[in-house]
Amino acid sequence: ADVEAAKRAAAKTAVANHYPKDARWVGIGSGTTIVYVVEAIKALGVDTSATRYVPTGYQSRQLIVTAGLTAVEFDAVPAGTVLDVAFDGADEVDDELNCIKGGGACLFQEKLVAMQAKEFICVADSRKLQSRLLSSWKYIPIEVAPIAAFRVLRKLKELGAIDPVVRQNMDAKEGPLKTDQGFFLVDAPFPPMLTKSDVQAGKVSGKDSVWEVNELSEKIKSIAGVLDVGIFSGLTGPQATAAGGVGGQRPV
Ligand code: DER
Repeated sequence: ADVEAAKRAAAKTAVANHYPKDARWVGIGSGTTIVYVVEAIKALGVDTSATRYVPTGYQSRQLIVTAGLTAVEFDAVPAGTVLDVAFDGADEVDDELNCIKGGGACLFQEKLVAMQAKEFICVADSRKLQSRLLSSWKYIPIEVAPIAAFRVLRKLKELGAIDPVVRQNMDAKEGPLKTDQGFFLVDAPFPPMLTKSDVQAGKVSGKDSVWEVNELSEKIKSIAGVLDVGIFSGLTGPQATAAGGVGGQRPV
């Protein structure tokens, strides 16, 4: 119960501090913490009739609609529209606000929406905060084209992944889980990743399969067949610099 209370408290703080009262476009993430974000938005009591909420997957869209808010799919958002803000959860957050995301299999649309927002607000209770990513959460979720999955597994092992697997459905006889894009998810365990300040302090990225966050993210992203990687770091959304900070990310 205290975990749920912590999620609710983080969500209330995030909305109180970062939901613009005149918001017109708001990104809504996936998972369980985001449920409390929508609850907190409703509790603000502001007029949301002119506000459009952009989901990051089926569960996110159902959450918006069930809350009586107006959902507009990412591909229906008018070209060039910059979202006022995007809220989402994370599986783990490090000292430099890098995030592991994808535990809920929605990482691709979550990244699309986050990148389209002035400010990306990561809502995470204290369990998620670690000095380095993969300290507590053990793997990087990666969305891959089904036909390329086994080749991607081999390439990930070359980068030092430890027994990466294709994520199966809960009922394994149904085979691999399919994302909203019809892709597979590969879950790739790696040793804890270095932060930029670790590297500045002289720690060597890539040695013994210990990578700096951005470097590993880019290497994985460059493997043919990878659609996207569940590492959110240094998001440079359209107006992120205007929001100040790296990608405007704020853990709360
Ligand atoms: O899949 C994701 O990235 C989700 O945001 C996520 O895993 C966070 O979920 P939680 O709020 O239920 O912990």
